[in-house]
Amino acid sequence: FAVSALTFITFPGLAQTAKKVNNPVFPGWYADPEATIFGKNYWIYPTFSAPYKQQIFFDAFSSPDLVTWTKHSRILDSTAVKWAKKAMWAPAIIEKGGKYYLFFGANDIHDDKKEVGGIGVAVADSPAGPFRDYLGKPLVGQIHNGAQPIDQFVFKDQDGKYYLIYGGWGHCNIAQLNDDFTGFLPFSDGTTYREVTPKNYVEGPIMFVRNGQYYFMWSEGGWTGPDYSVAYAVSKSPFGPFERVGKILQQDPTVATGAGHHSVIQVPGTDEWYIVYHRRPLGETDGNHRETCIDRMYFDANGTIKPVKITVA
Ligand code: FUB
Repeated sequence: FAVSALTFITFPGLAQTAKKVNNPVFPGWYADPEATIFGKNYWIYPTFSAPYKQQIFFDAFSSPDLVTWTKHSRILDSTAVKWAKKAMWAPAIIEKGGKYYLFFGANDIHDDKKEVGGIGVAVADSPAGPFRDYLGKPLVGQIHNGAQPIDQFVFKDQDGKYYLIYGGWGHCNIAQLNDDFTGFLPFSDGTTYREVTPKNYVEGPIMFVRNGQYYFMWSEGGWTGPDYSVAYAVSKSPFGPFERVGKILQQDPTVATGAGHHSVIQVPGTDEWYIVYHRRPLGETDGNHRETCIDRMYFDANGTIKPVKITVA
């Protein structure tokens, strides 16, 4: 199947246009893109990819068609989050009850006894913000099961339960969020954080359901290197077990390196899927030079994800 940047796409329920995706989809150094759909628009919430001390805000981008993007500057910045001083990373967003909850990492904590930081939550009445700190402190401010409290994804299961799936340093936890996202509900065995780490996992987890199967995806390799990539596993349960199937997104020496930390979008009412990820231009040595790109993601008849062909305009 030919997949290229020349793929023409239509979006039922969204803009009924047919346009060409250009990569990178918007200018600037933006990483860890969280893509979602609110109303008639696609939204992307990325990390501002700069030195840690400059990572003190988030911009967001909206589009009716994945092609034309509007920038929403500083939808959240550290002046609204007293405990966040640097390294505001990898937002995840979900709407519930008409409010928009933006989960984010901040401060890059390394020792839970000495530093304040971890995964925070901000809230707004609109996807464009302005977001305000929701809890006044991190939602996850300590290290559980060896997982760095970053790179959270909020997964709404088919039964209406919400889970936080997160973790760096090669460990991934799942925890069930309570009703108002102020904390967690313990599992029946009394634990709150259940480790679901698959083989080769590094960071950047996401989850979605297709045809009754739970797809768990993550990033592998070092985020500054050319081999950063995305792999996945499938299970009948959000708790796994997750057996690694293999890589589906990685560098292409003719296009870009370091392709990873992604999210996925399903065009509503269709089986059209897109992978939204960051990558580094060929020859670039600055680890922070990461750009947000979009390519088609296809499944075969067995539900296996086919390797993604990364494209340019
Ligand atoms: O952008 C900061 C960090 O780089 C993210 O938290 C990781 O997933 C990696 O992409």
